[in-house]
Amino acid sequence: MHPIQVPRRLLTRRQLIQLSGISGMGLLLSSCGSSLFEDIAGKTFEPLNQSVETLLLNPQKPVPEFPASAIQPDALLINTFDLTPQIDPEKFSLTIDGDVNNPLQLSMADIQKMPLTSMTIRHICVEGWAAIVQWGGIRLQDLVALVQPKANVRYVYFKSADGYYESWDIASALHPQTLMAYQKNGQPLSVDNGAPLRLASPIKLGYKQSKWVTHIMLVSNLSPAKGYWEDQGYEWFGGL
Ligand SMILES: Nc1nc2c(c(=O)[nH]1)N[C@H]1C(S)=C(S)[C@@H](COP(=O)(O)O)O[C@H]1N2
Ligand SMILES: [Mo]
Repeated sequence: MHPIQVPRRLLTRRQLIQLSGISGMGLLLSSCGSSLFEDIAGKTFEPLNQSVETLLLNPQKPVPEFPASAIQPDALLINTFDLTPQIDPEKFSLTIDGDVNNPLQLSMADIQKMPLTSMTIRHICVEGWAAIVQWGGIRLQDLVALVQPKANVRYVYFKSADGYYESWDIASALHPQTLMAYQKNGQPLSVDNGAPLRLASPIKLGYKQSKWVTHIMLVSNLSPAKGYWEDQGYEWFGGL
């Protein structure tokens, strides 16, 4: 049951507008390219500034990356709070739902047809170690666009096969370097590092980067349960 058409390249502005299912006047005006109309649209629709569709249409600034020569292949320590789940990649499916118009279940084959992004960034664990790592995967923003989020979406929950759970603010989730990764340092992701699919992003601390993600849920409010470590006292935003 994978009746979706996955994009073969990055989504264009026009496709995003169609996908988001929200063709508000602000979007129509600002895509026509007139600065006068952009001024008007900007003022008229100011309350929508942090909304999911505005974030999708206005990509955030990327964080500078490292050259491949800077990768530290042995520095990324395995940090797993409990058991390591063994997931058959052939049977794996990622569920994306919540406040969306088009909930999806995707196989790894579906995911690997989507545009692959590579980045070399620093992973920082609050336990006192860091590692420069190359990650390959799909942009979370492409998945979010596919499910057509409703305008009230502000947070994203990630559930993992080992019982780990996390929540992120929507802006960080839609950052162009927030990936659902299936490669590490040029190789398929290992089970210990979260195979078949994990979060990777240069704008959040290590504990925000869920491994073995099976379920992504877009929501308008945070629940009392915010994250595995956060619920034991760690700071929620976990920004870098
Ligand atoms: N599902 C799951 N994700 C997780 C964790 C975990 O225990 N379970 N640990 C987190 C922490 S604290 C860090 S630092 C990184 C470590 O990633 P690594 O084991 O691939 O180095 O994974 C994060 N994601
Ligand atoms: Mo960590």
